[in-house]
Amino acid sequence: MSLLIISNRLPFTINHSGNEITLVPSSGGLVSGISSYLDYMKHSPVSDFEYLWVGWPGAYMEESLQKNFSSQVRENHNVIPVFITEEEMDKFYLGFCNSTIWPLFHYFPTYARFEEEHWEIYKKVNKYFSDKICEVVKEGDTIWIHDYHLMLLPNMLRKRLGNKFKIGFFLHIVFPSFETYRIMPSAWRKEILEGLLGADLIGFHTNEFTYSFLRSVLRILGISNSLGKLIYQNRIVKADTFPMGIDFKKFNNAVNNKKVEKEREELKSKLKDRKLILSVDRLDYTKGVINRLKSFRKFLQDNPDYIKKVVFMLIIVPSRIGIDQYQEIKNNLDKLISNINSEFGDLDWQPIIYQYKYVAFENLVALYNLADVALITPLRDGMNLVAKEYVACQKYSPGVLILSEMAGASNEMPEALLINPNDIKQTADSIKEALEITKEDAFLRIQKIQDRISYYDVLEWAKDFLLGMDKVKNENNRIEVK
Ligand code: GDG
Repeated sequence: MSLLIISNRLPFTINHSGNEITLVPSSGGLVSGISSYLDYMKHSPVSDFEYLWVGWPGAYMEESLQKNFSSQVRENHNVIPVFITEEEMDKFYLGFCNSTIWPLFHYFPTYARFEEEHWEIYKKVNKYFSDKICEVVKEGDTIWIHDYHLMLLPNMLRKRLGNKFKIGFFLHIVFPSFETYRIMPSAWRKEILEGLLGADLIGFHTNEFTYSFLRSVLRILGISNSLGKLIYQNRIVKADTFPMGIDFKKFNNAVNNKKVEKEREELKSKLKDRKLILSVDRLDYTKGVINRLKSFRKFLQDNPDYIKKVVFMLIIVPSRIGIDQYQEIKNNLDKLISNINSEFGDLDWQPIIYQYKYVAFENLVALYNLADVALITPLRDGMNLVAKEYVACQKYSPGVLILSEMAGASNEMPEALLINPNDIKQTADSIKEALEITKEDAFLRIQKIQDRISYYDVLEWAKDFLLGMDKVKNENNRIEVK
């Protein structure tokens, strides 16, 4: 019996240079969370734990090379690559996934494009995944599908594999309200819901998302539920809430790692007693970076005493280059940062240090640990793992988390300074409040959040979800026996 993890991306990306192929680890919350769970299971006393990870390897490979590569990576890394051509990937990933679903689900309907051709490719790529899974799945395996790229897959598999298999689906992003979801063309919105209902268990980060999903199922498919359970095609299907956690111990322990300590001391001496405000995001219009910068500017305007006494370190990781809105946000960001730096800065002080690149894990932990304030202000976010990672790295002299109420994570963090990211003044005032909070207050706030997120970490999250799948399956078995 194996666990099959299915996600758009594999935990590594193929890198071709000349004739040589190397594998570069992929980044992001989903990959690091699932990898932590798999590492834990591999080293746990459950000695017969087996898994396979099915996903796109990040690049296309000539057909003649695919077979050999696939058997090598299956043998060495337990992964099964699904090859998708560049042209298909353009229409699937940049097209339907990130120019239709992503903006619509994050309440940017005006950014959403509804192209029939992209929808057709979305169906085609989901079918590629279903073909690949059917080739490798064995009786008794558990299939756990992840995220918005593969919402048709649960039902495709259910139709082909029948009711013997446990199928779970977890959505890592927001599920929007019915009024927003219904904006999508009628056939697509119906087919996506039916696609998801092929799973035994459908998981969301927050109760609001679970509720929104169930509401859309009722309004579009006419199926009602009782406490999240409903009957679809003679099976019980459950929708429930599983707020994803982080590998708390990994982050918390890393603070005392020698490399991290060295990095922190270097950073500290460069700061010259200035307070550090930090933010870390993928480049995305949903992350609210423009409003965040406007809030920082307002903070400096309202509090000139802080000039030269703070530094705002803004780390943006490049993402989804090739979509118009991402290029536009990058241009706007560059302009605004340079305006603020030239308005307030001088030869020996720049208020904003901007890094448009991926930062190594040790550097990230050093920054988290050192930052006096984390400023995390998405306009919408399914969860936001950065907020949890910052809290996990607070030791000895904790900092303060300013967090958007629009991030799923805010439900588990009422002790953070919660702000509405559209309220520039409130956010600016919160920066001042965070910088002036007493050490005792900061300590108590962080401690309460740490208690919560160290208990329900990514391992607990995965175990909870998998147990939830078992429960639904058992209920279905009882019905079949009757
Ligand atoms: C989606 C949902 C949901 C980022 N920059 C660097 C770096 N990262 C790592 C962080 C964190 C992950 O990437 C980002 O996760 P988030 O949750 O913040 O955001 P999304 O990428 O949008 O993820 C989100 C998540 O899925 C999980 O369900 O929370 O709502 O949108 O782990 O640490 N890591 C390193 N250097 C960087 O520069 N090492």
